[in-house]
Amino acid sequence: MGQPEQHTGENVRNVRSSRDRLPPGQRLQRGWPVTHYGPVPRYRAERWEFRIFGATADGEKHCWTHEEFSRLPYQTVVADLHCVTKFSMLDVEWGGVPASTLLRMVPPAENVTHVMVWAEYGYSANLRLADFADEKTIFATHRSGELLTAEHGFPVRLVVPHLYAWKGPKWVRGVEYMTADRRGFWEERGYHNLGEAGREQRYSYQEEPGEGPEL
Ligand SMILES: Nc1nc2c(c(=O)[nH]1)N[C@H]1C(S)=C(S)[C@@H](COP(=O)(O)O)O[C@H]1N2
Ligand SMILES: [Mo]
Repeated sequence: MGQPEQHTGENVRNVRSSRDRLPPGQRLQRGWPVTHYGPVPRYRAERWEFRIFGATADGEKHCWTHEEFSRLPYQTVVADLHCVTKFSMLDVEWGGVPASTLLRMVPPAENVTHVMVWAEYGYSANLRLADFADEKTIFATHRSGELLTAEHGFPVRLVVPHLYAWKGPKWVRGVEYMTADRRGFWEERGYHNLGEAGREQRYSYQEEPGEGPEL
């Protein structure tokens, strides 16, 4: 006796503390919706490669096949996902290769300030090097220990937990090291150049001077 009530109280507290953790203007989402622009690309093993190019320290382009990429050191990160359309998921377990691991393997040239993360069909997202280098930024291949499904970005998607989720391309194919900022797909189309969820940086009209290249 008393047990069920205690559990109910516990759940109410959990929901409340989850709400308190949400960035401004966000609401909790149950389940895992699929959100993206355009069709789901078809994965073709023989054509797939992951490239790091642009201003690398050694001036070379670095490529991995899917098999090679799968053998890179695997780590997990528990993080939230915030869509700019206002839904959030909390405590998602992502598994894959942290961006910091790739930065160590392929150091950027000294004057690199930003990266462009490229996905299938030319989708792209620009990030400040510091956001990309954040310890929680991860190229995810798994969620909760299971391989990603095609619609959620198989074989690789980027997750940058503190930024709105459009900054995390699904179906990633490469990273371009850049010595100046340039807008990605949504950043050119009215979304904020930086996209920090905690600061509610949703739209480009909110940008302060210096927060993004001229539109
Ligand atoms: N390639 C690509 N990646 C993308 C998008 C997209 O349109 N194309 N949409 C982004 C947006 S707006 C969101 S909210 C998340 C959604 O991820 P999910 O479908 O796995 O929930 O993917 C992001 N990654
Ligand atoms: Mo989104």
